[in-house]
Amino acid sequence: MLIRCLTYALLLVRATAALTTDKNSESLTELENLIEQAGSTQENILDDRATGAKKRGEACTRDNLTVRRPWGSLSKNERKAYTDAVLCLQSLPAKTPASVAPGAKSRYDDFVATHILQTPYIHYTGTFLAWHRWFLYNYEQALKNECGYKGSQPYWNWALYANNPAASPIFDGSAYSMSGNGEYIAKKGPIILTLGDFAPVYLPAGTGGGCVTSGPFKRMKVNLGPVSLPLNNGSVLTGTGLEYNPRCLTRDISAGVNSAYANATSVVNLILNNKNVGDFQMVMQGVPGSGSIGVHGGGHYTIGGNPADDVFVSPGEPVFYLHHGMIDLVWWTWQALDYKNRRDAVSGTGTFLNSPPSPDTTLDDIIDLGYAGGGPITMRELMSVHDGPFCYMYI
Ligand SMILES: *[C@@H]1O[C@H](CO)[C@@H](O)[C@H](O)[C@H]1NC(C)=O
Ligand SMILES: *[C@@H]1O[C@H](CO)[C@@H](O)[C@H](O)[C@H]1NC(C)=O
Ligand SMILES: [Cu+2]
Repeated sequence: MLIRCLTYALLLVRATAALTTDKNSESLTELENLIEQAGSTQENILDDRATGAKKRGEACTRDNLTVRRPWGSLSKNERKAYTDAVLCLQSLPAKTPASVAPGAKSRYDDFVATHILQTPYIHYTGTFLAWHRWFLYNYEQALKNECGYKGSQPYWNWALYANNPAASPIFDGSAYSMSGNGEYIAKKGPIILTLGDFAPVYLPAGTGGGCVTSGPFKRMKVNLGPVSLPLNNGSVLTGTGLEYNPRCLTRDISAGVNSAYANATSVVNLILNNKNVGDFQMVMQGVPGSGSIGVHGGGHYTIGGNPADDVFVSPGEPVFYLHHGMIDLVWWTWQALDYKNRRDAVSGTGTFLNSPPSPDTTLDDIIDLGYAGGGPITMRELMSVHDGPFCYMYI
């Protein structure tokens, strides 16, 4: 019943959004249908196993799934409760010892430091999807258990605002947003992404570039980074990322990037046109040399700025977690289309584009988020969002 009401409320939100994104609206409807279908698939699976499940000690049932929702469908109070919890995490002391990351000052930084340290082993690898699922879940748990957050992790459906993300409820700068754009800096060049010998990708600059000055995170300090931050003059700012380097959060929100790489059609095509997980996760992250950065890069570089543009330090940007909610939703949706065969599908190795060469990722591989928390866990336990430690769905 609760889910029905939420779904209804969501349909209203979706209907409004569809009116404002005419060109995209057909694909948007298709995407929304796919999400709904994935939810039904999941509920049916849980219904089917309900009787036997209790005997086997599986606690997740249809009635106690946590429902993750898009930011725009949260009430003002719910949005405020979420950003308050994030600010709380930023005020709690770090668990990471100074000998590991001297710049990690808060519980929030524990997550950033873990991502910095593991970046070469969790992107363009066989662990990419599962690692980020576990990372996001433990962030959500920290918000709940350490900061009293009662809600669930919201997500950012990029397709809803592809033509004007800065005006979206996520970025509109109000007290109920995730803070607004950075201060406008004129005459910026594009961001130029290079990857080995592949042709560079040019990303149009956004309409900000400076410090964020509005909303809940206007006083936030980004403590860690940079490691590898591309600038609008073609150069790259580098560092270990682990030193204490407090500075403002900057953003450079780019409708050009959002509409080119993370529109409704790109999401639907990603889900429908890639039958094996290797292709699916590769297209999602951008096939090197193809000129595309995929929806994953699309979301990160739509936010832009420091640290969103820095692959290593990107969790230092609070919207990272809404973005990866959508990444996880897309995987969940893709899995539901052929759940039996896709649930445990893994492809890739343990190193970034298999460089240096490393063994194939398997379901027995261990994911360990270090001081962020959660403890070591096998890939196998991370493949389904209603098994292992998980019990959630998306609407
Ligand atoms: C879900 O509900 C069952 C009872 O129906 C309960 O035993 C179990 O602990 C609950 N699980 C969670 C994750 O809340
Ligand atoms: C939508 O994204 C795809 C790539 O994912 C791109 O080819 C297409 O041009 C984009 N559509 C618009 C209207 O920009
Ligand atoms: Cu990542």
